[in-house]
Formats: sequence, C-alpha cells, structure tokens
Amino acid sequence: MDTKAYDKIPGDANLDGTLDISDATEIQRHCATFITLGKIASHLADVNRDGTISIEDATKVQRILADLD
Ligand SMILES: [Ca+2]
Ligand SMILES: [Ca+2]
Repeated sequence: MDTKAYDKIPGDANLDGTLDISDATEIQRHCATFITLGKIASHLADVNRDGTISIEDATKVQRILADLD
C-alpha cells in the first residue's frame, strides 16, 4: 500500500490534489451508487471519520469549502 496516498487532502474524493465542489459531488455520486470510490478515495471521502461514506461527508466538504468548519 502506498502510505503517501494517505497524506492527501481529507475530502479529496476524486484524488486530484485539491478540495473543491467536485469532491462533494463525487461523494454524493458514491452515496447514490452511481460510482464506487476506491480504497484511498473512500478513506479521504470519510471526512467526519465515522467509518462510512454518507451524505454527511459531502455536506462536510461543502462546509469546509464555505469556511464554516
Ligand atoms: Ca479533489
Ligand atoms: Ca463519514
């Protein structure tokens, strides 16, 4: 396993190195089962660290982007 991957940005679900609205969309797409995130993406997508990827994580990303958290 590439442990460096785990140094990536929390919430960076599409693994492009930046956190933006497309990551929230990616998490929403995963929740809606349109896509399935890979292992590293899943790790990063669980922003609130509750062990599951849910709409709460997408909301958390949006809050981070809006500087609310
Ligand atoms: Ca991203
Ligand atoms: Ca979560």
